[in-house]
Amino acid sequence: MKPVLAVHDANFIHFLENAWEEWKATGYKGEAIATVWPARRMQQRLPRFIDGKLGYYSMACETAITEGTWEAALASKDVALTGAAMLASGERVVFALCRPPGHHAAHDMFGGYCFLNNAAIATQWLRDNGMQKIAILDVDFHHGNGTQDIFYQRDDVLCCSLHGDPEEAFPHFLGYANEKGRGIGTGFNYNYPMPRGTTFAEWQISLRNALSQIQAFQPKALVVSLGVDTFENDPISFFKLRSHDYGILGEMIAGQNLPTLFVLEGGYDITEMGENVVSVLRGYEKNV
Ligand code: 5XA
Ligand code: ZN
Repeated sequence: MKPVLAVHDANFIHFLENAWEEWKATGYKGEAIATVWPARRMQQRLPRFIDGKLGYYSMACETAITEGTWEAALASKDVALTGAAMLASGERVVFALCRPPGHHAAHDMFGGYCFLNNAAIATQWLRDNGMQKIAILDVDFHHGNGTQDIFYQRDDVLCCSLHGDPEEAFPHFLGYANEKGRGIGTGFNYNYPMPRGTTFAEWQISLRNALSQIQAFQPKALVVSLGVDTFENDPISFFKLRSHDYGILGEMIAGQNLPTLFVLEGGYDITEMGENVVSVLRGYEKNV
């Protein structure tokens, strides 16, 4: 658990580990889902009862906790950590096929189908194992609010996220371009919100900008939060990337000449998702 506790709050982790048992003990049926949150002018304190705990520790209600959730989250972060270890022992590129995903999981919040932040855990592990500076590039359709939250006050991890404008897209309450980092972290967070209908040509402008920030940062490794819900047929998103574009994305990322860990995030057109992910990896390999 050490790498998990290096980025997540210990009480939050204790909650995740025990939430299902606590829910069952009440006699509630079905999955554990939050129904109340500490909204404006309410106290930000952790209540004793599971209903209150679910609201306190979640940032969205679509993410249920059920039998096996905790074990799945643990297994997923282990996949990311295995990838990080492979990178540290000299691999140029590793793909961590993580499920559940992670980039919405913040220091002490779950939601957006995420419980533990796989990319952040892997990044911190790389930091703790000798890599001085790491860049995170989040190309999922949704803003990586959890990753941003975890590294927001840090100058040793650069976070760049390309995503649907939170005015219109989940997670709605974070991901704006004016979020630049805090304290010594100021200038180490870049958000690229984009509007409905964004094409690859338009999206690439943001990507190029993010890649140039990464180059200037001179990291020792790159962690890519790879979501392919930017795809034109994705049922829950609104960008217009085509299958062919994913190969170019892979090539452009490879052009950074950095040890790279891809960590899987979202993607909901399940007929094309596999092909699109593989295209990114093939594109990358072409340019190594
Ligand atoms: O990257 N995040 C996702 O794909 C999940 C979005 C959840 C929307 N309710
Ligand atoms: Zn997503």
